Amino acid sequence: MAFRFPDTFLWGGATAANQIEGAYNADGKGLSTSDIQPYGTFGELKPRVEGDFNIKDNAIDFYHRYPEDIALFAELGFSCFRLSIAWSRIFPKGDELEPNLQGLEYYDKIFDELEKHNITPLVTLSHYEMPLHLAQHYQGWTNRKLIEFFERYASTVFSRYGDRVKHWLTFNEINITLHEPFTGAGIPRGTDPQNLYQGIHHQLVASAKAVKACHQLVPNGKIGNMMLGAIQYPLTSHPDDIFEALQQNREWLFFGDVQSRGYYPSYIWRKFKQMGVKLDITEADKEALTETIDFISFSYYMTGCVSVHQSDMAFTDEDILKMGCNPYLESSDWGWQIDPKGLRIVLNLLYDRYQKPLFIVENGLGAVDTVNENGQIEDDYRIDYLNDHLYQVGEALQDGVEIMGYTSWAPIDLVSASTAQMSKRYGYIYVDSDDQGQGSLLRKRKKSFFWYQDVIQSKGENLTPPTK
Ligand code: BGP
Repeated sequence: MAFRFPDTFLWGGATAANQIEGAYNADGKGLSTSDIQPYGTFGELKPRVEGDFNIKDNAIDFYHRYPEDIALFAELGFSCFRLSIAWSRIFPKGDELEPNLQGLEYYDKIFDELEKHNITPLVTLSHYEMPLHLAQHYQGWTNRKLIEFFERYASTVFSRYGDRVKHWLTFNEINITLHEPFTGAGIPRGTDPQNLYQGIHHQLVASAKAVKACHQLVPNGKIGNMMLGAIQYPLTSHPDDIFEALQQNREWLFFGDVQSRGYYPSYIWRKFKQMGVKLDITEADKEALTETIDFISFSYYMTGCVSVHQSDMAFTDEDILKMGCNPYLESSDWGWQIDPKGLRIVLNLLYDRYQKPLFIVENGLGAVDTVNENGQIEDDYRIDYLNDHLYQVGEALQDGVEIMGYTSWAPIDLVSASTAQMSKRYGYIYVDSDDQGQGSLLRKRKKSFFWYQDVIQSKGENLTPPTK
């Protein structure tokens, strides 16, 4: 593309603690909500029984292999690496007054290693997990006490790592709680809208308090939110469908509206009334919410269609969100509708709406990779996917959208969040492990590794116009 991404643009990859680290009970770590989800975020919850298999117990053993992995990221040319801190390593039960020092020391080593390679960390405070104790004994985020626990955890890590970590995110895909409350908020599935939105309210207040603490404790720190940015298009030009799409997009934009503007948007009150939700929102909560994020971040994988005439529609059979099928789009092997242009649309929409810098913190293709007879992984499908999406990022930059960076999901194969599979691979780096956790865990560069290295080096100049 005859365009170079700005020199300040952060290039990298994104991960989450429970999908890479393993070492689920090492060095004083407590159990997290993820530790009882052996089948993935949408699978059955399973109390831990000694000897039962959970692929995340070892995952890809980043816990011990981080020096090698970070060296590979450096070789890729990363200027940024997104990772999350497992809250239950720092506060094993979540409600302690003092942190677990061994947990703190572990992330010291990670941030030192990143610093050694000049890689900027982008750290998520809570990525699809929280101490299990908080879910079991406090009913998760439905309980107001969690605000205080989270504030303590956030302040602890800001004070400890603020010298080395300047970029932070509060809750990963905060809107996931609407679709999977246990994963997002430790709230039992099937919870009524009253408890669900009360829990979400507590998370929003906690997020704003973390923003404040970050501003106080991290010199030159920047903190953003994180939304699952799956935009819905109207299936037809019927005004009813247009309005339906507007309403459905407000379901996720609601989170950004509160976190970016500092107050609840007007449209939500009618919805609350229709759902019978009476929010307990105090004056102190309202005051806390006014501390707003510095930037907007989001994940982008797919788009969907909506229509008020449901009989006109087919739905994708993917596992996270049931999206209406778009006749113009193809889907990944896992049923996620691939829509590079949609990324440009979302970037423009978010920038128009918030006028804050944006950060694309997840985007990528989950696919089955095979090692050929020469021992190579020729993942051209992944290169095409990423090329087409990054091309649209370049277009959005030229549209005038302020974009801080792009961290693809994921630079290295890891355990899938939704299905707990290893065979759903995203990486530039192959990891030898299967869905049963069998394999040497050896790392191997795929074809996409060298392609992404070139993209970063050429600052996007080698991206080619999308073929679709
Ligand atoms: C996002 C999550 C990630 C990640 C990604 C891919 O929703 O934030 O944790 O896993 O989706 O999803 P999956 O792993 O299910 O393919």
